[in-house]
Amino acid sequence: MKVFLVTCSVLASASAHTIFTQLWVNGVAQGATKGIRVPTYDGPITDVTSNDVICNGGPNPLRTPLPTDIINVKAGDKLTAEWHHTLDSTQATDNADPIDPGHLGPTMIYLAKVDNALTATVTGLKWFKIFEDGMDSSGKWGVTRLYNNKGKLDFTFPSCVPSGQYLLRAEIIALHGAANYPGAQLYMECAQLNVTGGGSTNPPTVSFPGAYKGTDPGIKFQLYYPTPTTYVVPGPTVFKC
Ligand SMILES: *[C@@H]1O[C@H](CO)[C@@H](O)[C@H](O)[C@H]1NC(C)=O
Ligand SMILES: [Cu+2]
Repeated sequence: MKVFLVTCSVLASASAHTIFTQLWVNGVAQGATKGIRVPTYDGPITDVTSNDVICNGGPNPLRTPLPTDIINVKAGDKLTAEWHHTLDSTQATDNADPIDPGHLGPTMIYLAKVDNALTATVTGLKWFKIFEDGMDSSGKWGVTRLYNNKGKLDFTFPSCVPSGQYLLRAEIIALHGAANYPGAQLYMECAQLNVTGGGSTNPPTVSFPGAYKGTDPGIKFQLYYPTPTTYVVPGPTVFKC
């Protein structure tokens, strides 16, 4: 029975992927795909050592030209990342929108300071994590909370980091195939931010690729049996001001 369920879930999910398509600032939608480097296909990245794990690309070519708009944010603003199954799906017509509910795993948000968010190349950036939601003590996942909230994830832009331009990397990891590496499905897109009103704290940073390894317990993970009781979200600890 277990084997059947697992197989079925994987088959049913084969193309039920997801894309971060819109950012909200203090409850105001910024426009679908505005300021977000979206891919043309909603598939996952599975090689955590590849440059495609930074801001997508590779098997999911980014839409070109890159967006020419930037999203204005004040440090301390409440932001909301919104995901959808594809660039134009809605929950009304697609029960795998924003994501197949069987794609269980964590949600995460990272930032990297850049000189110019419109033109920044993504290799060599220094990233810090500002949000994560893994598995809670009742066994419920970040993805389930995201699904129940219609693809929307709320978090706060840190008030103490410097003003200037940033790339914001929003990520979901689906663990249904993660028992072996490569298998975890990483979904990520980067938004272009212009931040004012910041402070002077420079958080510790990590690199992508590099922040994750195929052997990390949050990347190589058995989702189904035995039923997991804990989950360690991969990457650095969440930075707090
Ligand atoms: C970023 O915000 C500042 C302050 O509002 C503004 O002067 C500047 O033009 C903005 N930069 C871009 C690229 O929009
Ligand atoms: Cu998928």
